[in-house]
Amino acid sequence: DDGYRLWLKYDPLQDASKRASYSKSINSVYASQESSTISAAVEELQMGLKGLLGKNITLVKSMDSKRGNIVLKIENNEKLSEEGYRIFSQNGNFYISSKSEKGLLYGSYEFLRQVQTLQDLSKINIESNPKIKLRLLNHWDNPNGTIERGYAGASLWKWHELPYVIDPRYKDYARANASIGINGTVLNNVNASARFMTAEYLEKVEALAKVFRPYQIKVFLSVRFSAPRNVGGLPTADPLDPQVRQWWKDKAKEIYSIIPDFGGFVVKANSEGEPGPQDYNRTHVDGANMLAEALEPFNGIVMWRAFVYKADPNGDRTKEAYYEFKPFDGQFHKNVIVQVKNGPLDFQPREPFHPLFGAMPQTPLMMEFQLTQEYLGFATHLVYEAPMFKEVLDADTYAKGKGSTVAKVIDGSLHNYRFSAICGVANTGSDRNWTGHPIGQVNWYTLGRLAWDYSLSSEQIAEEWIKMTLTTQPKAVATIKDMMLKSREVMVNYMTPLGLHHLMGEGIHYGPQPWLDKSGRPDWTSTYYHRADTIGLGFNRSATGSNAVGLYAPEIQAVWGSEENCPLEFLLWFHHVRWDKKLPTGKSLWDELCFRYYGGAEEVKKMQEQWIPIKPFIDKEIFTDVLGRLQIQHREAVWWRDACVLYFQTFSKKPIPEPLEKPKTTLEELKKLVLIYQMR
Ligand code: BDP
Repeated sequence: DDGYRLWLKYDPLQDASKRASYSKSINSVYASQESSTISAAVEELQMGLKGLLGKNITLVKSMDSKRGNIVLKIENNEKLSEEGYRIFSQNGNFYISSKSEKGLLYGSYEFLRQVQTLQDLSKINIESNPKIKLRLLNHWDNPNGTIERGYAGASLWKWHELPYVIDPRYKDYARANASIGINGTVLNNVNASARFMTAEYLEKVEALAKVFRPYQIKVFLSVRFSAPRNVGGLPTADPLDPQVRQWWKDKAKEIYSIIPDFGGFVVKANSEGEPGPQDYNRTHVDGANMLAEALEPFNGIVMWRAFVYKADPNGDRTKEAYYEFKPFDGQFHKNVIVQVKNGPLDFQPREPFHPLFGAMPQTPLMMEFQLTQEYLGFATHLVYEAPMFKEVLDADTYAKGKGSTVAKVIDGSLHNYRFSAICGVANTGSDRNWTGHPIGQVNWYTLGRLAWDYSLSSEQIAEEWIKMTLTTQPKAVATIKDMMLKSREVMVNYMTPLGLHHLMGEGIHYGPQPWLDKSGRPDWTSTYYHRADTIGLGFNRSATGSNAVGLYAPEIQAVWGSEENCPLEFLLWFHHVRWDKKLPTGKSLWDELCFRYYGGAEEVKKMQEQWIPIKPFIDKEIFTDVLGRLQIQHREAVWWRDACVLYFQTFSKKPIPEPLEKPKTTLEELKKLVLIYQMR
């Protein structure tokens, strides 16, 4: 198994009695209406059930009197939203019903999931509505086929072949997304090339849109704010310049004439050197609203990113987006959503939730997660991201009192937003198995499942995915699930325990470089963040320090803002703590730090040991691949551990506590190693 089929594997069910009982109760599929989306749903049901049950499921023109029909039916149901569905059984038939073809598509995939995960269909009765309206992947793909922070090969989009050659993979991509409810895709990098605004590229984009359309996936583009200059020939991109405004209006019209259901724009402006309205002394509002007005006649939207940080050597990078955006609350045009990363820094293994969540009641905010493992060991480390995403979604902002979770901010319910949206920076690429690490697939799967229903538990999502993708053998399922569920915490422990952050190799963002003290900007170094000195470790963001904690609700300040009350996972994020400070675990900070680093690395070794007995129950190729990656991960967990412990020891001046074994290498050797990784 090369992993290409993802979770839509459709191999014959191993459980013979289940297979027989499903086979007996399913004979045919009947659709009360026709459309390209309904055809896609029918095709999937036929293909899936044929594989799973080994039986041809015929498409019938009227309901088969022999029963065993799967009936796809559009009907009114007040409890369902437009994309929602109901699945139930009645008189020996299965019904998938929805107000629209969209719900029929999603319901069909749910039906297949029920079979793939061996659920009892006899009394099936599911009613499901997506909690978030726009559920998107963001691809950081470039026109030349490379992917920014991509670790699974080249771009899926073969721009040089499009629109003439349509890789069959595009359809499989759409199927995978539809199966988890993803309904939009941003095709190109946020560090956007203006080429995407040319007629030549728009035609290519339409070719993809055409493949995705039956699967209800809209295309979006990242735009380069200076496009009117770059490809429009104008002398300026000033958002208040009438010619510039007209250029974008004409461009929007052109786009929609080619792609009538185009979704809209994503914009990274005045961030990390990208052009933006501030280049002309204008504001984020000026820039976003100009684009929003251009898209408005066509129902397009603007997702304006809040990932901004001005270079301010005396400040605190984690506060800057808040200061740049909060004052604009209520001023954005009605089809603008502000896209906010989960945390205030940048996709670290652990961050507190971004303080903008809950702070902009009059501006729809959307969530940006990163699926690709830029700071999580690329595609060689096993990390299941659901617990990390859920930690943020479940976090309480207290914006309107207790229970004002981040999830309720972004699903629009807390502040009655006009829109709700969530996106994940994709981890896909041209590798045969799509994500490099075979278990990386689950992070893509997770984004879709949580976007649809963030109340699903990490356990449930893991279990579904394992059964659909790897094995249904109960012991194997339990072991793999255990490995996955702890993997994120294990990684935090060997990379950045106790609230540490941004210790990774410069530029490449791989491997440890906690000693990095010079870079293009102070807030690109590691020392800016960990602030190790002879007294202690950590960034004082409490009221006596940068007071970043002051951006959160008073209820949160009372906890995170106090060194005594702060949970250990955020301790060094918010406090500079003495090396000998006794923590609630009974250990000093220094000892606790060492035990966490060693414990993390040790756990990876255990994960290897857990993986080995799985062998008889899963595909050989996948087994071997994961085993190899676990070996790399262990080596690198030790690398992280040794680098961080030896480096911080130069400040703490304390011995590595017994019974932990001293590193076999020296700090000097480790300093050289990361430089080798960074060589071109
Ligand atoms: C950072 C990445 C950089 C992205 C940036 C962003 O290192 O490549 O362009 O995020 O989100 O984490 O814009």
